[in-house]
Amino acid sequence: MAIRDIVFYPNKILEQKCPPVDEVTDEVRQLVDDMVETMYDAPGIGLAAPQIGVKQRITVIDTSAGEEENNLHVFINPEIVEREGNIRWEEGCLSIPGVYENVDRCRRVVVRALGRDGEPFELEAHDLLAVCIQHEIDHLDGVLFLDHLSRLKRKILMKKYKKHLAKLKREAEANNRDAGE
Ligand code: GNR
Ligand code: NI
Repeated sequence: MAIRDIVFYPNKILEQKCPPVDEVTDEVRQLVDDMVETMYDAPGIGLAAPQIGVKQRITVIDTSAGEEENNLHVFINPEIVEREGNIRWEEGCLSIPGVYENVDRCRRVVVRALGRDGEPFELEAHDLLAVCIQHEIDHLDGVLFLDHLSRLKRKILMKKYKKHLAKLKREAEANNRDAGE
């Protein structure tokens, strides 16, 4: 297992549609395990393969992250087969650090996917888990939560994001200096 680097906006891979996984091989399982480790390390409650630079329809989710209870879900080639209701949730994204905004989604979804074992399953999800599933499947289609906002909101958030990135860069440089590089 390995922690992989997370790809940041505006990397092109985050705008591309990922093709489905042909077969759940040992290689795919290894990738899944790296994604799980990377998600917990970040920490995040979800991670999609393109966020570590891999163009495949794979996502992992654990909305209990931080709490005792482990509730890990692995979705390979996920598809939403039912959606119902509305919910507004403040979303963030590991690929757009420092940016948070309310997004309107469906409150309840039923998702069909293959598990880590390659077996198909269906899962009914509500509230945060449903929100996260929609956020992650968006990633597999090259869509970011910013794409659900008005142009004005997006513009304001982009300004904030640029400042946040510049700050992260300054901090990284200061750390490198302290490390004697
Ligand atoms: O860690 C994450 N938190 C989050 C909060 C609200 C709605 C969606 C998310 S997903 C995000 C991790 C991430 O960027 N996944 O793609
Ligand atoms: Ni995200």
